[in-house]
Amino acid sequence: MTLAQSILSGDRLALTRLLTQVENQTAEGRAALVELFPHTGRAHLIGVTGSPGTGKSSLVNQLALHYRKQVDPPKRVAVIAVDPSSPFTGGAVLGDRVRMRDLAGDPDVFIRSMASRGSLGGLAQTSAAVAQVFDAAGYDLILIETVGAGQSEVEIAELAHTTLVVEAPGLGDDIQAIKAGILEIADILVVNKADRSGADSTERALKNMLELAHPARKVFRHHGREMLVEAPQDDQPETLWLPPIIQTVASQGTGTAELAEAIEKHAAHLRSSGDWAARERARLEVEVEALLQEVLVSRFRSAIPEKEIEKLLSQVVNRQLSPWEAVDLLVAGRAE
Ligand SMILES: Nc1nc2c(ncn2[C@@H]2O[C@H](COP(=O)(O)OP(=O)(O)OP(=O)(O)O)[C@@H](O)[C@H]2O)c(=O)[nH]1
Ligand SMILES: [Mg+2]
Repeated sequence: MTLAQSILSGDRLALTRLLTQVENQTAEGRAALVELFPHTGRAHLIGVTGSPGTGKSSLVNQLALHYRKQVDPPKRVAVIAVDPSSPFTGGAVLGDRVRMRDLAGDPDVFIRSMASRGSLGGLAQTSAAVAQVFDAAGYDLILIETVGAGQSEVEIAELAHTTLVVEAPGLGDDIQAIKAGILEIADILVVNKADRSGADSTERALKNMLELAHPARKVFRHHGREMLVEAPQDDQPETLWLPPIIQTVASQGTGTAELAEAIEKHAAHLRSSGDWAARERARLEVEVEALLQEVLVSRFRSAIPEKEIEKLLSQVVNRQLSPWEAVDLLVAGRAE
């Protein structure tokens, strides 16, 4: 039996092994990914992002519990914790311990922490591959936790069908804490730590920002390109999704059911509006483009002696050539 076949038959050890192969980008991992790909496309990918320490791991933990214990039939849940090395709480290490206690021994929950190494782009690519493995292995929901702010969230959000942006009261005070780009990728806004004072004013601030954002069009972003989709008129309001704001107390589980309901509604909205297919397409397009670049660059570079590149580079450093001229020479194959 191949590794991929073992995974399709539900072998958990094989799954663990393949995840390592995929993270290390081995040939065996790649072959298995190819074999598994036709079995993907069923899972609901949910990105969970937000500032450090807002309670993302706790929330993911509560959602996993909800899908295991409160839903009939229970759903199979995979968690990918990307860049768990948050300086704030020690990140997913702590979260993992919490999760392990609550979900220990449940074979239908799989938690994978991914070390952050290599470029952010590489991380997004590896996360995509890991998500594909879980998808093929039959996990219904794949929760992807990312920490930090900026490009990495956007890239991971491009992976997800539904993106949750988690805020907490009192972190850098409301509006400042919410980067415009982050708000743009949110399908659902979560105000966690609602047991603390200031949750209502955080919610109000978010609401104001959402209303300021022009509701007359939707923006699909990927790889820096923006595709504007004209907003529907009033006769078809179901095609426009306005991100709901949900208050939660992840340390106690309060609000988890409401959050799960919002996630469900978003999935239904994506399917009825055609956005599900559009996101799938955009996601796979990004993946194909990234692979194409990777393959072309590495093929190109392997055909040029290292010495030649070194020489050009020193000329650039000495300001004899501009980076553009150096690249032109390399591409023309006339570097001397
Ligand atoms: N009071 C309160 N504390 C919470 C709540 N949710 C999480 N916490 C606490 O906040 C701290 C951070 O929680 P995590 O779930 O690790 O947060 P995180 O966003 O995953 O953190 P990083 O991954 O480090 O960015 C922990 O001490 C949690 O116990 C909440 O709803 N209320
Ligand atoms: Mg965390």
